[in-house]
Amino acid sequence: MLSTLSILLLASAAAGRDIAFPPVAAYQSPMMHSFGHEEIDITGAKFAGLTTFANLPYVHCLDKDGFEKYDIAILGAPFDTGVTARPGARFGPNGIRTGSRRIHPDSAWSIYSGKNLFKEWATIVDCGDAPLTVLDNTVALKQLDTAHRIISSRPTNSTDYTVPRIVTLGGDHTTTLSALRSTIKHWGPVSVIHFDSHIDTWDPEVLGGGVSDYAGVNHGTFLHIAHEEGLVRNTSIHAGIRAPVMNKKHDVRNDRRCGFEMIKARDIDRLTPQGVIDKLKRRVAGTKVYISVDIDVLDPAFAPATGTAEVGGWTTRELLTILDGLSGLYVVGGDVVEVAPIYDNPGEPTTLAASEVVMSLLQLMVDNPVRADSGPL
Ligand SMILES: [Mn+2]
Repeated sequence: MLSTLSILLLASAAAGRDIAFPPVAAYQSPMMHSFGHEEIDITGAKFAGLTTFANLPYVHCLDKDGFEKYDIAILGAPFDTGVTARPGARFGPNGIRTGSRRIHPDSAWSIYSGKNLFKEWATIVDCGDAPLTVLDNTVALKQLDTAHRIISSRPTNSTDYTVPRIVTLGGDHTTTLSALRSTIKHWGPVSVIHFDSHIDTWDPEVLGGGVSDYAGVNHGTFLHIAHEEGLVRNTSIHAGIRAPVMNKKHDVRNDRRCGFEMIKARDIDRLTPQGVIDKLKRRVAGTKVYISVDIDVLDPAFAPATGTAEVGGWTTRELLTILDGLSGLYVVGGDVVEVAPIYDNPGEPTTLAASEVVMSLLQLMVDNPVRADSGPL
């Protein structure tokens, strides 16, 4: 038998459920999803379901048929057998996607710009990952070359712009070589803005030791190789460099020979972020630009989950300010690489930072819809 107290408690609980809330303002949630005949608001449930970048539609971009048209594609490159320190970036693409799960195209209005990059002209999709073997780097890079070639050769959704652009989620930094082998086909040689703590133009004889041609292709030599293949212009520039070089003169001299100027990590103390922006823009002015962001440009305090962490780096806010300040450049491709989620902490600072970097790269591409047949060199 229920005691009087229990009856009272039950009654008050029932009454609690009956509280009539005042009608909410006439706001139509943009996140209504149809389930059969029912419309359900999924606001706040963005972490549910299968994970694509920013909850974008997944498109089978590599299928012979059945793909939908797009203007900008996200492509994962799960490859980390070109690293010289800690491995783990093969899990980077899905780590970055997980870091982006709070972002939804319907509610991604920037507090800084007032813009929502998903609501402008471009159709943006997540193409999933390129299938890459983990057992042979040479074959894996050929597979990635092919994936880039197929995805960048699809017809665009916009009739004005004929070449879809790609933001690659790495993967170790070797994967950028495939992206540059693709951009040259559509756009010619590009200026590379290379955010990194390392120069990555090492001579394969120096980094790789001349052991074999195979060993010479790695995440510290890909920009040297890109230069040898004629993929990059001599108007390229590094930003955030602070790791030591391996010998007194050759590395830096070789770096300049490969077409790069250098903004060092501590230069930001003197230049301010705006000064860094100005210097980057001056360097690449009038050319088509590829932006590669090694997440180790950030200090390990902000991005511990990377293979070759170097202390004394930039903050996430500084990097995002600099990236957003590059608006107006002719960005034909970009990537975020070297995210190795296993070394992240439970707060996921690295994958959260990487996903915001992707958002900035996408905004730069949307801001300036570069045409293949016009624009700068
Ligand atoms: Mn790098």
